[in-house]
Amino acid sequence: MSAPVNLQELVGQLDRLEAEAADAIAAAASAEALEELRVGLLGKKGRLSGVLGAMGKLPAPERPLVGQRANRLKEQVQGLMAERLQAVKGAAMAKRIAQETLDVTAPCSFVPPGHRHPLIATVEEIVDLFAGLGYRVSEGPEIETDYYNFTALNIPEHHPARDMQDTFYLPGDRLLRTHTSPVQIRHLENNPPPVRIVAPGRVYRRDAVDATHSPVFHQVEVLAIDEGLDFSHLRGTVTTFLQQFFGDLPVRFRASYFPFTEPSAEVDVQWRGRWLEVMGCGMVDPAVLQGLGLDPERWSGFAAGLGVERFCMVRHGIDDIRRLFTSDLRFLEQF
Ligand code: 2NL
Repeated sequence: MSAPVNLQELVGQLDRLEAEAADAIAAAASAEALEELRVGLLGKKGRLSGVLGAMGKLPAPERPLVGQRANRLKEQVQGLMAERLQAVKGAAMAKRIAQETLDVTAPCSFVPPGHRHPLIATVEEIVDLFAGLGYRVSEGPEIETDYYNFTALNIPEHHPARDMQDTFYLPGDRLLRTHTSPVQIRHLENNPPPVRIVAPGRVYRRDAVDATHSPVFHQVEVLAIDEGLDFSHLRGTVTTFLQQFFGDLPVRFRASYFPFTEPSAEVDVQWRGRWLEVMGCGMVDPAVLQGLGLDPERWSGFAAGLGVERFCMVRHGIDDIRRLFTSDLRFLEQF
């Protein structure tokens, strides 16, 4: 037989339980400890249920009083638990953050040895040689207009260089540049002569891929505009550059034709006993100067252009241009 119950005693038990719960919750150090407390206090077999079990033995009119007191206890305990859970979680997070600080300056365990791509190394070497001769680097967009790529360079409407076969056309009078000459036209529009610039960059032609052709390739062009420049300056500049790049080899100029230069020349280097054609050049055509608002009676200049892939292939004895674009590490690691 259980002891007789009365209202006073049950309410007293609930008061003590609430005070005890408040202390236990305040002392709980983790979310797990709090959950354990919750089950022990409010769970089906918890202490609150224990007290309420005795409620049935009270006279019916007194039961609601105990019920109300029990509900208040439950709400009070749940509120304290929610608050404590927040505090405990916050403390755990603060501890984790303090412990897991990353040392972003620590060296990683493996740094793969890397180096520049041979093609980019070649562009940089060529640009450096012209920088040494007093040229400034100038760059421009790869998507150009018909005007900058052709018209401003004295390439008339029906010139074969404009053929759909030779160029990638985009919607709205735009195209992928076929040379870096437009960079130099843009530079001249914004900078009065004297000018000495070197224009490296990626260019596009509508060519089928084979051992010596790629629809995407790289060019370096140079341009000098000043008073009193003549072919001897062109010849001296190009010869100096080629002998610095290839070594002290014989260089020869052959008459040629470009729409934007007059006279024009093709330049050969005697490399391992054979004459190799490596670049083109000429005196800037007076029509190009006039189109830019420069008086050809006062200003003259020379220009030259070269294909970087060819320079790179000759220098390293590479037999197929595709090697430069297929990212095969067995090939690239040789440089
Ligand atoms: C070649 C030949 C050449 C030029 C490029 C040029 C630029 C301006 C005015 C006049 Cl803004 N000329 N550039 C001149 C002669 C030859 O390139 O074989 N390139 C791969």
